[in-house]
Amino acid sequence: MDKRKIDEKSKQEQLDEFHQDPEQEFLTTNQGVRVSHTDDALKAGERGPTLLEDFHFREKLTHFDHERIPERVVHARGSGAHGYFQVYEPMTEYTRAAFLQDPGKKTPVFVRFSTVVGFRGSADTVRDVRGFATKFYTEEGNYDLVGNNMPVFFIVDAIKFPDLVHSIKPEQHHQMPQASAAHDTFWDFVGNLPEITHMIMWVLSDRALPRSYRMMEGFGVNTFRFINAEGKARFVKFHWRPLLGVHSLVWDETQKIAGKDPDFNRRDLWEAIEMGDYPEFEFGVQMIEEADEHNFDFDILDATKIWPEEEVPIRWIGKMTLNRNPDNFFAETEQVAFCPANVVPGIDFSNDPLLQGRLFSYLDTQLIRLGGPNFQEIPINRTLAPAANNQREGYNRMTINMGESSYFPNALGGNKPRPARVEEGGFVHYQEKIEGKKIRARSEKFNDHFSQAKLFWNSMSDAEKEHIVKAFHFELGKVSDFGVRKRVVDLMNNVDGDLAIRIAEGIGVPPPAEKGASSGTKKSPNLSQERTVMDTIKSRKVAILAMEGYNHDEVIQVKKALKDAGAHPQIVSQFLGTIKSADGKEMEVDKSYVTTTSVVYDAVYVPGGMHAERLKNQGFAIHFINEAFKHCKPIGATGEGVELLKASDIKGVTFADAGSGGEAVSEMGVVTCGSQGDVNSFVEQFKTAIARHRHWDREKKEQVPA
Ligand code: HDE
Repeated sequence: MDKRKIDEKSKQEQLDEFHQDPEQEFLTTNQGVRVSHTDDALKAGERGPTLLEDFHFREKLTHFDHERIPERVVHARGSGAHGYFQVYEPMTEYTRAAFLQDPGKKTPVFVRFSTVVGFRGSADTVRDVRGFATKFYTEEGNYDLVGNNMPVFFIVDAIKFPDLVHSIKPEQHHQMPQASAAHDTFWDFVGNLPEITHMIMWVLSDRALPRSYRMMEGFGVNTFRFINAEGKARFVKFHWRPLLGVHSLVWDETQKIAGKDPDFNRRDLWEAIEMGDYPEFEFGVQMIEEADEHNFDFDILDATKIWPEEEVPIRWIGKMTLNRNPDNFFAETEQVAFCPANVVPGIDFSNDPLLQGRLFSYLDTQLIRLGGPNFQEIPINRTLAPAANNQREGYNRMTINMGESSYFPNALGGNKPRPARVEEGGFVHYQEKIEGKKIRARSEKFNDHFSQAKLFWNSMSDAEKEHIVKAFHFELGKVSDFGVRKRVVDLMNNVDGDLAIRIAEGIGVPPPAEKGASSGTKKSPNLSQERTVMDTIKSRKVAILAMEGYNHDEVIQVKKALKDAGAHPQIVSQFLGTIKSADGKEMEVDKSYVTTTSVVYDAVYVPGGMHAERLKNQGFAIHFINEAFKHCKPIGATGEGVELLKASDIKGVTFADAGSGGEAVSEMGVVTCGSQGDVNSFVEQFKTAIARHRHWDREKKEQVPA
């Protein structure tokens, strides 16, 4: 079989062929002519008009004038990374896909994470679904798994997609608001579309505020098929699970980060890969036998429904590691073109009506976005499997096809390229038997819009429920039309009467006249983020607040322990440069007050030493602690550092005495230890508090104004 041997490096090697050497000495025109002067255009006299014959000037400006391509209609803002995928064991029983057979094989991948609604320059931390699109460069051609970080979607049929997107994008008369669903048109659409209810629960949950692209799940959402070599098919849903666990930001924090560092998630991904904290995701499949297609109380072709894990377990079959940043954002992350229709033998489609529309839409949009039908020749989109057919010409054709014939069958070219038989790797569409009338309709089971919304609600912890209610208060609080707000409350009354009452309370709408019938008590515990990985502090960012007079030994000990566990401590002080400890040692400052803020850290530590007296008088330090507390982040202090916490607005938490000995004290993620105390026990408890990520029990207090 004419297949290229592919390994982890294959895509990189292919891309390398297109690299331009930045070391090239001389500036030239695009025709390769060396340029002698690029600061002044050619003029008729020193103060005269510019001359048309200045080809260098014209070329430079013309190219610049054409530098923009249309941004994606949705998912415009994204960040990419290269890596590889490895299957754990041969999946031969279920699929003939070559990249899912050999655990020894590393298939190159390119992943693009994105927000959906905002324009290309919008902030990363907005409330939104996140895209999670993966291109596998397999030996049988490119396979694209174009997913999201939520397992369901807003609508069941692709024909409604333009309506959905028009409603959520900035309003057409004044083009506001940017990157936000919190406005009248979106909620107007929601209130009139019961099928959206389940997805609304996800979008208003903490899932819409990921701490990092490395800490969110991915889902294929649509139902696909696996086909094995015997032609047997099974329905499948695809999952990605981050090894670092699923973690989120706090709403107040996301809004502040959007101003302080709009590139927060992009920077996080880039820096993690640069530092060797390679994001890792396990790949999972849920499978349903064809014979069981109708044995569920939901329709398995309905993308507004999950397949609850309790009914269809997830099998974890492989792992993806992202280990290389792109070399050029535009060439790779912007020009990459994903399409759910890009499948390889062994993977096929279902009749999921959302998927069916997607199969058309991606290629269609790419024709305009990337300027014509040859975008698959752009390096990032090129397959590693040899591509050969009789397609020719079009804008920006790179390939120089040899020979005279460009049709099939042909005798002049020896009938090449010819179709491949199945045994030769030819793709054969699954032969599903179809019978039916042409009809604009959907099956009855699609119409249960509330059971799974309720399942999600039931599965949330109290803190997660509270976040959802508050999210409704914000989103609907921004809606000016009373009728729109009321319709949404009435809609949510179908999910849970108490939820509707709690929403109504915050948005000036009377509670529903009759409390809604509860649509079930079932739970699916893994839907809650409370169940995620909480035993590692790998790659977490910890601020160490320090000034002249800090306790050097404590800082060194705590810093080393955090680093050994994979976290990234940084010294934050008033100014950049070095600071002196009480015993005359020196330490380099990583960030100064004006260049950073608590919201970009996962935790904060205040060491002992006389510097605490000065910190107590600094608004920045007090605010840093208050904000970290409000955002439920782990806070640690040793020795005199405890005094800073006492001077802050933290209330109702027991601290160790600054001068005391013994074990560290830990309450609600605030870990303290006296100057005579056991720093080892402090470090252990502080690490445990960081691993938990957030300490939601603090929210009950609501007394921190930050
Ligand atoms: Fe997309 N979607 N989508 N979508 N989608 C696009 O394709 C579309 C849907 C997703 O990083 C567009 O090249 C329709 C579900 C991702 O480049 C466009 C429907 C899921 C990305 C398009 C959906 C997605 C896109 C815009 C309803 C999760 C970004 C630019 C049937 C499974 C990929 C482009 C990247 C992008 C159409 C629904 C994921 C317009 C018609 C469901 C991750 O073609």
